[in-house]
Amino acid sequence: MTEPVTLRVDNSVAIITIENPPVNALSHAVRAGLSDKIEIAVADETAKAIVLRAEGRTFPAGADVREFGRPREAPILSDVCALLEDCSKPTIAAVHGSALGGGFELALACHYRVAQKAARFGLPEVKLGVLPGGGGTQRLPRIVGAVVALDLMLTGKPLGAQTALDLGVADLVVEANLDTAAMTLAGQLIANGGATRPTRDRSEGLQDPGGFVNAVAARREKVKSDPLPSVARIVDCIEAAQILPFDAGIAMERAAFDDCEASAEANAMRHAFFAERRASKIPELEGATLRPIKSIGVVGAGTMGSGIAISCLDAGFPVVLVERDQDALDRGVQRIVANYDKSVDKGRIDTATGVERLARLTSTTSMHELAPVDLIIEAVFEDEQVKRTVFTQLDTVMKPGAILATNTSYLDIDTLAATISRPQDVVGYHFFSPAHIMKLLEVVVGDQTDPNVVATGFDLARKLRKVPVRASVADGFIGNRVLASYRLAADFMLEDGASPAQIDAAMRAYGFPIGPYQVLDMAGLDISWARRKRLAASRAPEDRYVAIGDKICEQGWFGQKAGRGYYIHDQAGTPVENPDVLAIIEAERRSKGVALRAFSQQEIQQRCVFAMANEGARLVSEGVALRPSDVDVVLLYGYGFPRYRGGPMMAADQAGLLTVKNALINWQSEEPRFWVPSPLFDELIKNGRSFGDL
Ligand code: 3H9
Repeated sequence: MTEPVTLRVDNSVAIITIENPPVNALSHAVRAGLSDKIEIAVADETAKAIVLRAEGRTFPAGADVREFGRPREAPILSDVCALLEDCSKPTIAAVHGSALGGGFELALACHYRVAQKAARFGLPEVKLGVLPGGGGTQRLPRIVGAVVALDLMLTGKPLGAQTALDLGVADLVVEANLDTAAMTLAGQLIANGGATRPTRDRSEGLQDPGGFVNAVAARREKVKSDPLPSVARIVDCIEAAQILPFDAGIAMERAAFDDCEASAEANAMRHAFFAERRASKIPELEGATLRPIKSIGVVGAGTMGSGIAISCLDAGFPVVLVERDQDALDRGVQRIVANYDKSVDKGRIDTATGVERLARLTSTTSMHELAPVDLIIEAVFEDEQVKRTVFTQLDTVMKPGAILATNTSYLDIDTLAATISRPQDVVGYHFFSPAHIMKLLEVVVGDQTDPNVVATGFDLARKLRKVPVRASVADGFIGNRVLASYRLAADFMLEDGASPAQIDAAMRAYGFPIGPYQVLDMAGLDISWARRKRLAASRAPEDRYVAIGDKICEQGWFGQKAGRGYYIHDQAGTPVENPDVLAIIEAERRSKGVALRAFSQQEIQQRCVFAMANEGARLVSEGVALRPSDVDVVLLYGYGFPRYRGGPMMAADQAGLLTVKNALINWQSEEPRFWVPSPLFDELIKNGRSFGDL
């Protein structure tokens, strides 16, 4: 095996190179290698300065997250950073790619930093439920002050090289020839006497004691109810950087890191990190021949179609947008133009970029203009008959080998594909609204979909900067099936004694941005009503049916857009409970002779989350989802499931599968079919395994 860290001396400069693909993560082998090579370089009298650089696509992108949750082997990152900082010769980090987390901390421990123009510096640890643990909380504020340091560590957002230069984080930024620039700087430092500049001794950032007190106080107030333990600990550590001696601050950071790393929240967030990446590994990608996609057609210029077109334009594709009539087409184009105007106004893109993206858009009412495109995304109204008509039209204009991706949230793509002469070219693309913002994309594989079409669909999804998850055909695929179970569990409680506001509050307390009835009001109650009507025929007579939602819809109270739903939505002010809905609920309870009971917040949360996990397990058993972690990714990216809980399958793992199964069995006496545990529970429990092992 090649060594992950190597050393050579050139022109009196010791060059230490890290090579640990794919992202040069600071695993134990890398830390040990660094420690060794730094000591050798320090002892080597021919070396008067040290350059630290990395091979491959990036400077280290952080600690090796796979080692988290296990006892850390020495040397730990802080020790390596201390070696670099205490070095008697000037140390220079040559940074390209993404210097993130521990990688950025390593660079901060060097005396100087040279960066390539496209490089980024960031401390994204908070997104993994931890905080910088390699001295970052103590070194960064000494250069940039508390306000910037808090911002970087609490948002996890990276800095570009130019901003890093402006803030004094980078000392030099170069367009190209990074190694030469680092060597030149090393030569200059040697020529000037080889002075070192330990970051621990810098104090530019500590010059405004009043400012930092205010910044820390303001942040502490803001984060006091944050459920992530690392957030408050970051504020504490930044405060320590300002008021404690350096070594005491480092000790405080270490203790905070260890506590946070061991927390359930950090465990769940690590799971989310790896689950997202795992979702991209699908069987169809192995040995696939990707079909070249150079241009995209979008059929339907409604809210969804326009959002999809924006996604494709943002990713650099030429787009042909088709609508039936000119007015609808104009409205769609206007939506796209307005989106770019807003992005320019907000400074997200410059005017030239907006103009360039719009220039790649062709809008037309003629399907024939789709003849040359490589992939068409059909985003017309969610109605089987309407979609069939569009499919038939497309079949006559699409070139051979072009892919037809249908944007649907419920419809059976096998039935749709069967209506045309090329079912093998059809794949489902379930976008989430707003399509240019939401990251989740369910890629639905039909019985006849060619594996190369699936692989191409996945590859394109990544190019559109989406998080794709593979699903097989099933009503509602992964996300909406799980959502339906969540809502049913909530509806049963509604009928048995809880109120919409109580259930919503419990799920917000669990970490969802809004509760299930607030979501229904926002999305429009007519949508789920239509689904219930569609599924009415397939409902078993013995299944408990809660008709409260139907009764509300019968009044025309379709939620926010109608001013009334589960809540009353006045023009101004926050929605308030709708007393007429409470009366409907009361009437339903009376007519069914329900024995009312109270639900605690914890029970509401458990019933909802365990119902989701059970449905997720069924989806895995049925082969609709490839693995439990894919269900988590769908819920995290499309349905507001709190990331620090990791998704319903992770939540079930954390609760213990036996505990979850017993709870399901306990509730089975109330609704025998709904709560029946998926057989996957027993399979895993008897083998001492969890969803995370699949
Ligand atoms: C930290 O540093 C703590 C310290 O303060 C203190 C310690 C004491 N570890 O994302 P990609 C894998 S916390 C292990 O698809 P991209 C990833 O799983 C860390 N593995 O590529 C994938 O593997 P596979 C702070 C990692 O080009 C492969 O690399 N740092 C790590 O789209 C490619 O990844 C972060 O949070 C890691 N740290 O994006 C940065 N990172 O091929 C996390 C990646 O088997 N990483 N892998 O599926 C990223 O943000 C992105 O990976 C990056 C590249 C932007 C670098």
